[in-house]
Amino acid sequence: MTELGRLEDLPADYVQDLRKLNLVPLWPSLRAVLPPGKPRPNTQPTCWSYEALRPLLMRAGELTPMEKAERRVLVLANPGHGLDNMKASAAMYLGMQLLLPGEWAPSHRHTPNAVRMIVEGEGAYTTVDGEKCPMSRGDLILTPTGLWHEHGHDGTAPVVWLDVLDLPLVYYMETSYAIEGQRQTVQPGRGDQVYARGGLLPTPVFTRSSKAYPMLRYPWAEARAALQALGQDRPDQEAVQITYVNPETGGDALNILGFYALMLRPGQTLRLPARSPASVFHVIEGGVAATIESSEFTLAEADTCCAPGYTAVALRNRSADQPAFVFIADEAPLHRKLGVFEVRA
Ligand code: GTQ
Repeated sequence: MTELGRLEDLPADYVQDLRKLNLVPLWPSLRAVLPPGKPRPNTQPTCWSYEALRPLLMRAGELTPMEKAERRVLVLANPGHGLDNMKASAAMYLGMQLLLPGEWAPSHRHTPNAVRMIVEGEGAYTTVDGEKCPMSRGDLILTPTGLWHEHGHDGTAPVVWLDVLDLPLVYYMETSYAIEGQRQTVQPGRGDQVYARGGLLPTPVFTRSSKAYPMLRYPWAEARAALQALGQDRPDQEAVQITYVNPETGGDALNILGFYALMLRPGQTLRLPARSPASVFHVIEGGVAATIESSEFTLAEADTCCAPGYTAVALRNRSADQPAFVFIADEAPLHRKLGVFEVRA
């Protein structure tokens, strides 16, 4: 690969003349924007311990009342992107949100898509597009782009969930904004009830739902049972994994980020090939060792880590007699739609 001319090789007055006309030479930056062979991600393998962050989140509950926070969230920021940029990866934002008993996070809607993975506590709920979705540990709740959502809590102990948003991408596109709204009226209709059985779709008056997002809550009890059934049905199969999909179309649950649940058999090590999208791994149950490039993370329940794209990842169940369950978020739907998705063998 030939060395290209540097900016310093050019006469300073020439560079100044260019800049006055809003012009820049490409060749000094060409190798940076088109690196040879593979991208140079800013995303660093990073791990966030729930045990370490939990007291700080609870402290936020004492320091900042809901009225002053609107959403009481500690952002899981990747140092490779600069902490203040609030990115886990190029397209993914992660946050741990705390709602205390009796609190209310008011209704709003925004262009970024969000999901919540419930980490701790009972009695909270989020109302999305008029559907009241109860929150229990391991449940996945969607708040797709443009849909009203608000969070409430009728229980007696703190509730914490992991927010995953495509905010960095939507912000980068200069399309990120929110609108504040009124408290929603809960409407009849529960997607988690009527789509609870695979292969069977509700068909009122001979037509199927035309809602873009017919299912908003994916209960953990169902996802866990599906993983156990899959593991038992196919003992020969290495990866026991399910994808959260739109039950009407079979496509990804949301347009930009993908969501999956994985069961690691007792003692299993699963090697995931290097793929273009960055990934996030969050332990729902059990203990996992994650090897990402030269980083080795020991993850306990509720811990979260992220891996850059173009990187092989190995996940090992640290228990010899219990399965481990991992929630995964990635940028695969985005990469597929843009035609940049790759798997490197
Ligand atoms: O719960 O609506 O972590 O609007 C960031 C932005 C959560 C939310 C976040 C949000 C929310």
